[in-house]
Amino acid sequence: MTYKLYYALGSAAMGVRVILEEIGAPYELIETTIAMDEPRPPEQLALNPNGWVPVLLWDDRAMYECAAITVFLCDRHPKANLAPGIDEPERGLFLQTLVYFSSSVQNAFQLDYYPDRFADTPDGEPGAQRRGRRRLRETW
Ligand SMILES: N[C@@H](CCC(=O)N[C@@H](CS)C(=O)NCC(=O)O)C(=O)O
Repeated sequence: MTYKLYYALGSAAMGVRVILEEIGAPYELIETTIAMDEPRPPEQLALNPNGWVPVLLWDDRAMYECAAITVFLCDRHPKANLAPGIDEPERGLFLQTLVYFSSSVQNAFQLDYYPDRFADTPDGEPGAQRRGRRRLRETW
């Protein structure tokens, strides 16, 4: 079985790629874009209508959301020893950290990278971006 990963350089998909490398699982990259002004391939939008990466495919299934993919792969490949097991004491901290990054820190990145999504008019975009950068400092 070969995993497939919708992937863009400089994106959160790089984290999932690192996990696949660490596991030693065969995988193929499906290169796409995170650029504001470029369309996403229809096949990618069919799997994740948000147009975000990463999206992981295996067998005839697909999933998105970094934190979910991370837990899924770590649990599926326990021999790689990348995460505390379900009954291990550090499991809570592992889940907390993952979800914090993907729900809080990553939202601040969205404000910084795509201010048009958070402003009613183009005039509001610099303010949204400034808020995003402040939010990044706060959450980090
Ligand atoms: N909550 C999602 C967010 C993923 C996300 O923001 N991905 C960015 C790259 S780091 C992306 O695809 N951006 C393209 C866009 O927002 O259009 C996750 O954790 O997977």
